Amino acid sequence: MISRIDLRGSLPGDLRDVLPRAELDVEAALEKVRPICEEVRHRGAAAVRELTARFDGVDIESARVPAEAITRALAELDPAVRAALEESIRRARLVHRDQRRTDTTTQVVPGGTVTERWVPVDRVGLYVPGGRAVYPSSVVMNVVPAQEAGVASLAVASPAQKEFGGLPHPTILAACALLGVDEVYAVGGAQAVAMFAYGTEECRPATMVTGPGNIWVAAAKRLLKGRIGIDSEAGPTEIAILADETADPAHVAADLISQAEHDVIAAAVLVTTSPELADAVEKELPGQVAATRHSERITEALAGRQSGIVLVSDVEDGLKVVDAYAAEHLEIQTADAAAVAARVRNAGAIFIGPYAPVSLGDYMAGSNHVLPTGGCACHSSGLSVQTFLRGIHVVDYSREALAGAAPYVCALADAEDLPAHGAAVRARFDWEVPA
Ligand code: HSO
Ligand code: ZN
Repeated sequence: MISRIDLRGSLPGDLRDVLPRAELDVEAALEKVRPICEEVRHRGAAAVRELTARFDGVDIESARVPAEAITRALAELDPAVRAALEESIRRARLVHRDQRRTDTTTQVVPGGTVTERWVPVDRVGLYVPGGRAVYPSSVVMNVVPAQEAGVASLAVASPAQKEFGGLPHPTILAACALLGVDEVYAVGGAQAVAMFAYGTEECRPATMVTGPGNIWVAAAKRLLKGRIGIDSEAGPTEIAILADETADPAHVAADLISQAEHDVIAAAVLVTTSPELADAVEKELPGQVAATRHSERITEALAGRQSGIVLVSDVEDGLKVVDAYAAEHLEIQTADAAAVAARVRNAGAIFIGPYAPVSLGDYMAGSNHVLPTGGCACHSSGLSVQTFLRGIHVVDYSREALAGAAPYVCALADAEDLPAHGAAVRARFDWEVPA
């Protein structure tokens, strides 16, 4: 059901290829997506309507979801789901509010300061998938950091659903209502990203587009990046668990299964010092998988080459393996888990000990669940307030402070053969400015 890799004894020199990732060819999708984006760019709302008819099989009069539909979705939302979403929002706000940045001013020399001023982007377009995966929790995870960053204008796009009369999924609309987002569009795929990037008669252009999506959405984001800011491209979900003999095999198995549930190409990896734990988890898996609703999908994910159980000699080697893998989610289920976790360098999010399963982080920990996948955790972070901020350097120098810097500016300008740079400084002091 799940492969086993034995790295006891010695670790291979290059650990990155021990566990390969599933292939996702976004490049190949770029050429298909380009004409779609061009159509939206040149023909605006009419193109969006036509593309929605073509790809989603729904005729929409207008892409904008009427306010009554959003209000109705909230009124009809299951009260238990509403309470859970409200609590999720409350916890996420607590964490993300604390991520807000204060401006810093550094006095470089007397009379010369540099301030880093944090300014939110003006307008964010958030894409919310609407196919098999309908995740109101992801609406929370994208909207809360943007709002806490102070983004003034926020719009959501999610595919028009035939079975809901051409509107996005009602739970998505209800989540928008709870978050105070009233600008929602029934548009999906690459055309939604293009609508946000170029703007249409119905939708003002956005400065940034975030949110997960299928390969077409990822390709459109890659294509339009630069014109718009984007978050990192979301790949299939991953869980890695670093565990020793103190871990409970039933919990380890349940956690691996929980993320394998997302996708047939989701990755579930156990790195352990204990062959007994490896055996016990392997024994646990079939029963737990058989008992759960999406057992087919999970079976395929666990059997995939992107999943596996890795045996290591000690926690030291285990840390090397998980650092090389740089998982989206990393659970530490060892003795002294907090101390081991403190030594991890590469992970999107770390979950410490027996009572912090990844599903807690998916919905209710307060942390963000939009995290770097595919090994990107070695250079990128998950979604946060910082994603939606720009730090502007504000330079304020007096005449005396500039005079003190002038000889140095001139020396470096000459060294770079850019004499006009030096001249711009000298011009302020009636020094000779070369022609
Ligand atoms: N584990 C997913 C997020 C999610 N889980 C949404 C449930 N709903 C990617 O981090
Ligand atoms: Zn999940």
